[in-house]
Amino acid sequence: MTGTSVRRFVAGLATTAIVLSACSSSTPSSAPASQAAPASQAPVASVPASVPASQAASAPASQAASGGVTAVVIPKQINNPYFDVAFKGAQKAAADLGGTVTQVGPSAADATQQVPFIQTATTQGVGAIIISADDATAVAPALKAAMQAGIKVVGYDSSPAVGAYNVFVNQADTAGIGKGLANMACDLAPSCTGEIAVLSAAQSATNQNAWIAAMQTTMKDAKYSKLVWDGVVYGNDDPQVSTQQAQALLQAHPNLKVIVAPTTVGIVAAAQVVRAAKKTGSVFVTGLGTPKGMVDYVKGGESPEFALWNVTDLGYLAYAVAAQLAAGTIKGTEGETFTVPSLNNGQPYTIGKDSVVVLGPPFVFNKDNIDQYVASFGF
Ligand code: RAM
Repeated sequence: MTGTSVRRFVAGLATTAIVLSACSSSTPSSAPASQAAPASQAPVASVPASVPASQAASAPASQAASGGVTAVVIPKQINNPYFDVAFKGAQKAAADLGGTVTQVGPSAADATQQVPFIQTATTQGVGAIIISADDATAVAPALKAAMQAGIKVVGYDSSPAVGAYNVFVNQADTAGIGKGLANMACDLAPSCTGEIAVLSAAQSATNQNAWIAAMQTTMKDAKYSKLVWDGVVYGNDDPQVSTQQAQALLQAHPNLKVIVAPTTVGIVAAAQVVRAAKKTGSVFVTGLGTPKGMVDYVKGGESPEFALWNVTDLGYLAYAVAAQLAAGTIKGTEGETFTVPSLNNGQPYTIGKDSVVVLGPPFVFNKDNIDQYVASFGF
């Protein structure tokens, strides 16, 4: 990862980011200075200039809910470490706010299997359902029924259909992630030239599909004209299927230069496959992964750069939003603002179009910073 490319990733985010900062107070204060505010991330470490300076001080932001809520978290699947990290964040928020949270869900990333969990939570009369949707529309009727029963629904990570949630907590700006993925592929392909392929999660995943679409939009720019799109394959966030799909990519495309895996499961599988196939240095892997899962492949050269957000903070914010909805301090209406004291440097979040709140820009990891992120994030 070059400093320039980090800046390009961030610049892509900055042009479309809503109001948020990359820094949250949950980043340990003991983090090395170079990690806490790497120069390349400085542009996203403060409230963008487009936000009036007066807003932070004068916005009628509701304060954090005085109490918690009884919430159920339904991830895409329960055996994906990414969601365990997010759940830890939700647990911390529940402890801080005085509520409770449990996590239930299918063992495969399959929306039809999420529906019974939504229905059970509805029957139980929980205060809130916090869900990462395997398929936006498949879960919508059950979520709407929950909302009609008075349950607050918060989407996080992968959005249910608009109208089937009160607030969706997006981990980062979608267009910015797409642009970042395109830029990392461009960085890693020699002279931004050659074949690239995407190893995604489930074919129905709202988040991955939106990021891939945004990536393709970015790649219409002349700068990417020498990148050849070999298509998208789906590993279902299953390590074995992802491995098979990565192997199939190498076989089908002998001249492949970059595998872009916007999934924490897929990116590890792809890096392992590249190493096992002795393609290190000729095929590169990038996308979205956890620092801990990818540190070996960053140092080994299979994946010189990739990105992710603070997943703990994502879970924390999702629970905090659920608590505020339950307390009635927010309704999920566009333009509402609220604060979560331990996130976003205490600055307000603003609910945007389609009731979406954005956590903040992601971080880009490379050999120079990954050890610091592993230490500070702990995932
Ligand atoms: C996987 C899941 C999740 C996604 C991350 C990047 O763990 O598909 O939805 O946000 O990757």
